[in-house]
Order: sequence, then C-alpha cells, then structure tokens
Amino acid sequence: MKNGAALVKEDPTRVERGFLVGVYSKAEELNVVRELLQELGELTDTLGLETVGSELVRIREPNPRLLIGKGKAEEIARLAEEAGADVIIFDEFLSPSQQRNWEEMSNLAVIDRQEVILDIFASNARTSEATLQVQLAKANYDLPRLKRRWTHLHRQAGTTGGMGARGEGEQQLELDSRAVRRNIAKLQRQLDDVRQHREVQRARRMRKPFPVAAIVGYTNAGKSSLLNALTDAGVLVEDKLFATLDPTVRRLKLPGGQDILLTDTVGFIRKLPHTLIEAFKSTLEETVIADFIIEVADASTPGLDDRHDTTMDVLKQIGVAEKPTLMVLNKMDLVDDPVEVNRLRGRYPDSVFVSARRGDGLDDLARLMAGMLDAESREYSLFIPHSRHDIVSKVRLGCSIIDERHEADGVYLVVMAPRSQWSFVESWRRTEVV
Ligand SMILES: Nc1nc2c(ncn2[C@@H]2O[C@H](COP(=O)(O)OP(=O)(O)OP(=O)(O)O)[C@@H](O)[C@H]2O)c(=O)[nH]1
Ligand SMILES: [Mg+2]
Repeated sequence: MKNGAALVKEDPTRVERGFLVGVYSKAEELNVVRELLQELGELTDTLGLETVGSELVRIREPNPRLLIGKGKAEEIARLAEEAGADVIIFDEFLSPSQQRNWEEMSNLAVIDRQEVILDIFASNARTSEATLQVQLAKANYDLPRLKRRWTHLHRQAGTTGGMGARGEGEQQLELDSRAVRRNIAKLQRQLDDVRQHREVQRARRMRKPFPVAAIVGYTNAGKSSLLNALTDAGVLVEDKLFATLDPTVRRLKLPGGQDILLTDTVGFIRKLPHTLIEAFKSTLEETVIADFIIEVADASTPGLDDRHDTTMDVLKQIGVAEKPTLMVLNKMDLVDDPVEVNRLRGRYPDSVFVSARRGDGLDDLARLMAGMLDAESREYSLFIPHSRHDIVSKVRLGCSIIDERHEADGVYLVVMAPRSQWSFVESWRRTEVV
C-alpha cells in the first residue's frame, strides 16, 4: 500500500525507503549541495528511513509548479519508483502547492528537509516544554498544507475525487483548518504556562552569583560531550542528530577560582525551519542571558565552514550575534593531517582546539573562558558590612577579587565583575571614596 505523507508525520515507520533529491543552480555550489544531501541522508537515517537512491538536479530557475522542470521531475519520479522508494525527500524547501503537485504526479509521499527535521524533533522531545514547542512548530508547518493531508486521507478512504468529492473536501478543509488554528492557540497557552514555570527557575538561577556561558553549535558537533568532559554532567551524548532539545545547566570552576554556569542546548542545522526557531526561542534564551557564548564546531567535517556560517546566522536571528564568542574546534582527535591543522589555525585563529573524547585542550579552554569573563568585566569598589557575610561569599563566587580589606565596619573589596553580576554588585557599590 502506498502511504500518504500524512502517515509519515504520524508514524514515520510507515514509509521506509526514501529517494533523496538535491537542487542547485550554479556549478560552484555542487560540493556544498552534495554535502547537504549526505546530511539529509543522516537526517532521514535518524528517522529510520533507508536511502534507496538520490539525485542532484541543476536548475536554471525554480519552477513554480514542481520546483524543477516537468521532464526532469517525471524522470525522478520514475527513478524513485524503480528504486522501490515510498517517499521522495527534497533537500530544498517545497511550497505547499509544489508538494501537492509532486504527490499527485508521482503517486508517492513527498516531503522536504524541514518536515524531516520537524519529525526528528518530535521523536526526540522528552520534556513537556520541548514537546509543546515541537507540536506548535508542526502545527504551523501543517496549516498551509492541510489540503495535501486531506488528499491522502481521502485517497485512502478509496474515494475517487471528482466535483462532488471536492466540494466535500473543501468543507472538510475549512473544518480542519479551524481545528488546527484552535490547536495552535491551545498549544500556545500551554506553552505560556510551562514557560512561566521556567522563568521562575531561571530567575532563581539568576540570583545565584554565577556568570553564565552558553554552549551553542551545529547538531552533533559535540556540545553535550564537551559539557560532560568539563563537568561530569552526564548529559545524553549520541551519534544522532538533535539528541539534545532541552537546556542542561552545569557549574564549572575556572582556573582563577571563579565559578561559571555552562548551558548546553539544542543544536542548529542548515535550513532549520523558521517555525522551529520561533518555537524554541525561549530555550534559546539561555543564550541571550549568557555572559558569553561558546561555539562548538566539529573540526573533522568538510562542512565545517558552512556549518559555522549557519551557527552565526541562527545567533543573528535570535539577536545575540554581538555577544563575545569563544570558538571551540572539537573532535581534533580525528584531524591528523598537519596541513589541515594548519588550515584550521589560519581560518579560525582565535579558536581553541580540543577533543572532548580524549580530554585534549580542556585546560586551555578553561583558561580562555576565564579570560573571556575578565575581558567582559568591569571594576567595582564595594563595601559590605560584617553582618552580610553571605554577600561576601557570593561576590567571591561570581567575581574575581583584586583587593580585599577587612576594617572595623566591614569588608572593602575591589572586584572585576562579569556582566551577569553587574546588577547584583551595583547595590553594594561604595559611594564615597576613602
Ligand atoms: N572522535 C570524537 N568524537 C566526538 C568528540 N566529541 C563528541 N564526539 C561524538 O560526536 C557525537 C555527537 O556528540 P554530542 O555530544 O551528542 O553532540 P551534540 O553537539 O550535543 O549534538 P546534539 O545534541 O544532537 O545537537 C557522539 O557520537 C560523540 O561521541 C570528540 O572529541 N572526538
Ligand atoms: Mg547534545
């Protein structure tokens, strides 16, 4: 039986064999497009789909009906059929109508990279916040595509279409779209509730006197591995795309004695659906409140430069591109060609080379982190009465101490305070100069 794409969403195991299609227009894009198609294969593999064939298609300009020209499209449909595929998967974004046209023409389920990513997120979501965020993103993706889903349900029901059926379908579509809109509103409300709870947690954390660094980067770069290597965090590490969807926070003591909170969060990918970025904005807010950002990149992949650009793009979209960033080139244990090491040095001169797996370079990284905090710090002169010794301990944890004098009335401190501590130390600032 031919499964409809509706079933791909509800039960990815119902389609099993994918035929991948990549599209490009300029010859010089070929390498990147090839790498993207391989990545698409890893994505569909994560969903449990076997790749039975693939095709790269060069087009002069996008065809509004099928993205690629009709002749080539029919050829691909035939190739997919011959390869035994039950779903054609485009690396390129397909508009709802292009998708519908393809499904009609090929008689196979047809999906795009965005839908694959959404499905992976859906199957990896564990907490209620992640689940709600994914459901919301999916609902927004589905809304303009209801017609297609209807077509499939319709075909399965064994009806043949025709004028009468279409009228019935339009009515159904109206009902469906109202139901989806209601669902979107409901999800949004539930998400607001969950978020409020998280806000409380975050506020509690913010009261702790620790600076924060957010670990970001492309999916599978080794962000969770790095957090584990640095802090024994025990975060799930998997050779799987989007293993982490929820932020984990761990504490680390830096060489200067300062404590810092490290947050690990959802990875990025090229062509990340905008609805997902929107939905995960609150998760990504961990990045917004951070003192600085640690970008982890997989040094061993040929796609490194491109992935780095993608990471920067996403940071821009969530409004933190200006934040100081420390770049970490991970998986250096896999890079043994000295010429390549040299190239990386030249291309990313300010980065630190590490291997989370072997533990190489972690001391350097910790030193650089301490340096980042210092560079981002301001000098404050504080006075804290003896009755508030708890405040002195807090200051000691969150700031580096330059000078400390114990007098009869209290403690006089000169400290370097990282950005996240400014509002806290401000209230203990010495007003008159002695
Ligand atoms: N060879 C090698 N492999 C590593 C290293 N660090 C991580 N890995 C592997 O890379 C894969 C992904 O690691 P994760 O830590 O889950 O990556 P992540 O960036 O958290 O991935 P997502 O949460 O999916 O975005 C795992 O198979 C790790 O074992 C490293 O330094 N060297
Ligand atoms: Mg992870």
